[in-house]
Amino acid sequence: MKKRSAAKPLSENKHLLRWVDKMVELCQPADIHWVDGSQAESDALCAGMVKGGTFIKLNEKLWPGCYYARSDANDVARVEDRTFICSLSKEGAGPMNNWVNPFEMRKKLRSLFHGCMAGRTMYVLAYSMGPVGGPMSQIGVQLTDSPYVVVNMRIMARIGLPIFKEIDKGEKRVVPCMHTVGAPLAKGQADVPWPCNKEKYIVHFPETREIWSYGSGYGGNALLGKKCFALRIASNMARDEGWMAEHMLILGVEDPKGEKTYVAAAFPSACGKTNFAMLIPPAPFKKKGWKIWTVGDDIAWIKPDAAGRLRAINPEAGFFGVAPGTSNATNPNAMASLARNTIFTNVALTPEGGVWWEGMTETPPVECIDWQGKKWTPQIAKETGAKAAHPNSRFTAPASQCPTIDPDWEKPEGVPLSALIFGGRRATTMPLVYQAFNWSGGVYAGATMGSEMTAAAAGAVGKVRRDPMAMLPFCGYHMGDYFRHWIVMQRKLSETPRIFHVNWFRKDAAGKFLWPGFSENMRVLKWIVDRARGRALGRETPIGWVPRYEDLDWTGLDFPREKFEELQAFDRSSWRTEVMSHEELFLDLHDRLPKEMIYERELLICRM
Ligand code: SAT
Ligand code: MN
Repeated sequence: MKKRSAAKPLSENKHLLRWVDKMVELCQPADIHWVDGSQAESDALCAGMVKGGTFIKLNEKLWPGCYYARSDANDVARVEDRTFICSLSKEGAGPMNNWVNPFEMRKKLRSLFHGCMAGRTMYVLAYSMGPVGGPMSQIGVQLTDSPYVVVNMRIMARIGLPIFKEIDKGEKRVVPCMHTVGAPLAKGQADVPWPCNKEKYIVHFPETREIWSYGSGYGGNALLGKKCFALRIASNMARDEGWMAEHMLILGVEDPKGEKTYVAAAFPSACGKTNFAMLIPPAPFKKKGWKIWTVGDDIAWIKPDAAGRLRAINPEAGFFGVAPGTSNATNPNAMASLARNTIFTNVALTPEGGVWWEGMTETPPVECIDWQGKKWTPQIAKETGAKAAHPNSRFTAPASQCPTIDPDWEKPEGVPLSALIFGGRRATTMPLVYQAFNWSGGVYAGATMGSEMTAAAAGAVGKVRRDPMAMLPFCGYHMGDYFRHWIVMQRKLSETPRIFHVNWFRKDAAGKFLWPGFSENMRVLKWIVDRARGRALGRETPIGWVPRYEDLDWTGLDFPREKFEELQAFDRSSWRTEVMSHEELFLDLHDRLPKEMIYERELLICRM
């Protein structure tokens, strides 16, 4: 075992040095590496992983600077049933979170982490969520034994020397993040390409702002700046400090006059946040001068400024996007973002040393190696149903490479928000779009949001579950208190953003999608922006304001009025069922549910 003095620390902060010493003693790594964040360091780590079999370097001509990884089949998505919010009281975590007494959990973690890094290097990874030194930014230090995590975090966050400098100023609280794949190596024991442990623990201590992650090397389980910090821990900070940490994309809509309107939108994992954030307007809109600018695709930190306007930053620096379905037809901006300097995990590998996934091209490659390392051909797929890429396979790509990245995306004080959008994947009931009557009605719409489950989390794909504000797996405290925080936030505002609900996924009786989606979503977005700016009309319905057929710009799309009416239909009997299931959610939260939510439900029932 090495003490940290054996490696050159990149920080002089005594608290940090002492903590690293303590954790080295606990985890007993063979080596310690303070991550400076340089290109040279990243290149060396990647070369090491190529040698060890974790990475395959892709064809430099086709995919410059890109690497390919295949995870263990037991480590492919977030593990929500192994995710814990260990607040001091069980009530603090609320009924939607797994809770274990923090003293018990600490005991368990101490035993799990004891010697967990034997034979491996401990990386000391300092990172900033948000632009370095920005007033809304936050700092974490992740100790990890996974070089895969280090090079992914280098894309997803700002890391290394500049962050250690920030830490040395001693002005900001640092969130300590412990991470191990949970696969210590005995002397002489050979490593595997994707070390992990069958047993997994993703643990948060909200009061002490700590994260402990054991057993997984994949995505949100292991890149601790993302869901663990920027949502679960940050939601606690935000409640205490009067801001919001939300599972939202941020985009700017530029109108023909060159005026920009920013909106943030919450959809559950794998429901098209990345596609929406990078939307390309249909040709006639483009011609008129409409343009979409991307600020973020997954997380928004939102805070009122001195003038009482909500401003948002994207705390991340990269996209950890779902690969399947991403193509030049569905999202050319994502394709351009991932064309170089990108890490691909669990997609398929082509014979030319490139990558492929379902939906990337119309014609699949003649042959490739699937995400489990097996030969895959279209014929095999037909016979066995085998997927070339795992449904939750991902690309890790720098946000700066996105052609539509907003010039203000790294503005430390954030961009002003005029509208908030909620949405899920719903085959029935939910119209294409409606606008809530006011803020508390909007909070109700977000709170009662439902969505069919996707492959982003282990679980029953396709089943509708209530996913309030798309935060069900990410809210780090009691959901009832979270709704209250939403209600309270509005009181500080001089200008209240309008709140909308969208559903791109409604189906007809034959099970076919009614709405073409993708670029065409621009038509809905234009109505939203026009409503937020007070320049569009609508019609009042029991659930809120909806556009009439003539309120949307249909230029260049042949979409008959009857189909639009079907898409927007308010069906009383399915809304009855819907409202009953709201009640079920509210029963779970009853002791902390804000009165506003109960009144909103009553009003909705009266209007129906
Ligand atoms: O694996 S992640 O949690 O980062 C992706 C997601 O579920 O949104
Ligand atoms: Mn997400």
